[in-house]
Amino acid sequence: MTKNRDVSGILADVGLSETNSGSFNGNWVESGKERITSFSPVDGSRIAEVTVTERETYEQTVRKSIKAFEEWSMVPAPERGILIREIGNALRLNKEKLGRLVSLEVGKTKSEGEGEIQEMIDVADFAVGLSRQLYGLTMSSERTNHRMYEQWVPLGPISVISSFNFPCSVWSWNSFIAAVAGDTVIWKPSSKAPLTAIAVMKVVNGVVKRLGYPDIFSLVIGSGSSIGELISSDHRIKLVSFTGSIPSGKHISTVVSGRLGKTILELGGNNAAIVSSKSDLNIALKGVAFGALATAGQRCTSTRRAIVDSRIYDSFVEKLVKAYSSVRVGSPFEEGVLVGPLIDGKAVDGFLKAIDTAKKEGGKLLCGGTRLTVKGHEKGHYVTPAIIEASKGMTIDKTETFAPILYVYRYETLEEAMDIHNNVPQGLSSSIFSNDVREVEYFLSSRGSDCGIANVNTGTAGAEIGGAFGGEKETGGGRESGSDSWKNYMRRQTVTINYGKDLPLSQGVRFDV
Ligand code: UN1
Repeated sequence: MTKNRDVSGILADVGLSETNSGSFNGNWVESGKERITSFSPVDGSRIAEVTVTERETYEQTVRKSIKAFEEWSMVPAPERGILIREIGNALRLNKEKLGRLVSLEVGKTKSEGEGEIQEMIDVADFAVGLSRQLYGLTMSSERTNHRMYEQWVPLGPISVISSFNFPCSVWSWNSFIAAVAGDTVIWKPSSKAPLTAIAVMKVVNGVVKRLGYPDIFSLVIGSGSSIGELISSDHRIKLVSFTGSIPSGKHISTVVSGRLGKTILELGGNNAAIVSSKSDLNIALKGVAFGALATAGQRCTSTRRAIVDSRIYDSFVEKLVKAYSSVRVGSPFEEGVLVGPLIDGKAVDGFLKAIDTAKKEGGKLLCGGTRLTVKGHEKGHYVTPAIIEASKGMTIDKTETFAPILYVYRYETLEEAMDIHNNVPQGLSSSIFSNDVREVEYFLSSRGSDCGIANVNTGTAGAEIGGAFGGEKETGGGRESGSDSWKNYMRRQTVTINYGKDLPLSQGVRFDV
């Protein structure tokens, strides 16, 4: 499969074997008989098996997570940060090995596979600093000899349900921040990428054990309809952070809010780049190509639409089509490949179906749009990335197809571009390529982008961890990772202290007994 390493070598490097337990709650538990197989999208081969978490083990895991929380939440936050610092260092040492597993299990290129681990390291660094900055406000009390302030208190056990496309970094965005906030975390990774989760947990929990802290990170594996449902309906889990599809997110949101629990939802995107004639076209070209093609179009932040100024439309689109023809699609283990496989056969079918629908709706296929057989990897799930000229009244471009399909649109005025841009149900990421300050400021005004992320002269994909990550509308409204997202993982408590010798009441109310 790879030039220098076979599958068993990649597994052995990260401590995995043929069959692996998918349940960690202080120990690796052999939960039950049911197993899932992890297949590599690179060549369709079976990588290894994982035992699924049974209900009884789930129960034990939640109980242990509550116990760990009781201890962990009492550890001073800066000391909690020290554990995360050591975890970040362990990830640094294992970056290449874990990155290779990511490439094997979900098909990312070497650079993107390692980038996934780098994202974890970055958020670990961020969380360490944060552990000394969980600030609350103080306010002046209207009452004499009273002090008022707010403090942030750990929430409790929380759960992270992650998706295959960022099989471990999104977990760390949530978990490292939650850990310095004093929470414990139960992780349910995607059933399509369980091995990466297990390998990461081995590294992370090796550090937790070595430093003698309670087992704050646990793992359960199983389908959304079994384990996912148990998590969503479990009142002991204070927050469910979910990354995945809009329909699943709507369901989870309904179940969790039905018990008045909290959610962070990071659902579908349908991200667009506006390319103005006043932009640096080389930057725009690279930004759009990276956004549309990286991770084979399987990022929530992937560029799915390019809205191009009519003055440069023909030449820009022509250059883009040319760039697509030079991009190598194939095994992520091969040098020079920029686009790997889709995750599975179902994703390829979804891609082909969307292309078909787009054509039926009047879209003009400018390149790609077919299944691709890669020599030596005939059972892998490859496609040729597509560019489609959108037609008026099209509907397929309003939905997120998790594959490399880029719809292109022509605009005359920026107002028209903005209308096209915002006319989708999703609102995650957006970008404008322009050097005209008026255009840029319009894009950033309240009449402009309606997304959670708005970029200027850089594409829709590839956000840094330091900003709050998430989006509006059907993307779900959640924010994870940087900025003040940490507040999601704590509860705010308003404190009033009377240090006087009588009891004045607020609003001047009198109550003399
Ligand atoms: C996702 O696709 O769920 O901004 C996350 C990016 C990555 C994260 C994407 N840093 O493209």
